Amino acid sequence: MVIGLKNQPSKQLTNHIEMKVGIIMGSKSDLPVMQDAADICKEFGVDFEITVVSAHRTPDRMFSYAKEAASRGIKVIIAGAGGAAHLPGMVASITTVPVIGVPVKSSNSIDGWDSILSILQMPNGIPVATVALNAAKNAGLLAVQILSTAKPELAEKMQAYKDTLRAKVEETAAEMES
Ligand code: C2R
Repeated sequence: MVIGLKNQPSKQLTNHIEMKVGIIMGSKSDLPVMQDAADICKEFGVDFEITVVSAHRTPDRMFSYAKEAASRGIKVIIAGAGGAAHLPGMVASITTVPVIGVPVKSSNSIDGWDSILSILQMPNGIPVATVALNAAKNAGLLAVQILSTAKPELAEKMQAYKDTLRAKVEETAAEMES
């Protein structure tokens, strides 16, 4: 099954790391937030696909996506949604692929807490790894870290990323202290 925005084939990057991240969102209006997850996959050279799947508006599509994700080589799903954000939890209920949930502060969110709690407060047995509001970047990083447990070269890239973060802070601290 090929899933893509506007029935076009999914946007994919083919490069040296063959394990795929599936990035889905409840609406195209979530894309400005969810793009950060795609950017992290690009930065780390991880294959990904990105598309719209809604548990509410396209329940059959959501079911097919979740059911077929593992057999299509998807190792981690990043699912973003806003308001009554049932998509991540529903996908997690269908697949054994780990799901990272991104609460989106959307046009129909009251204040963002609705999105957060809809994704965070899952019942025992169906975990969704929930990141902060609009934190698709962290979702991307977490997905890369999950993949890196089976890919030493990816773990090395992640270590280099963290080293860069540390160096920046140390540089700033040194400037402030001088
Ligand atoms: P529109 O902008 O399309 O009206 O969507 C989307 O994630 C979006 O943030 C408004 C918001 O509705 C959310 N939505 C969900 C689901 N489907 C769409 N939370 C779902 O299945 O959980």
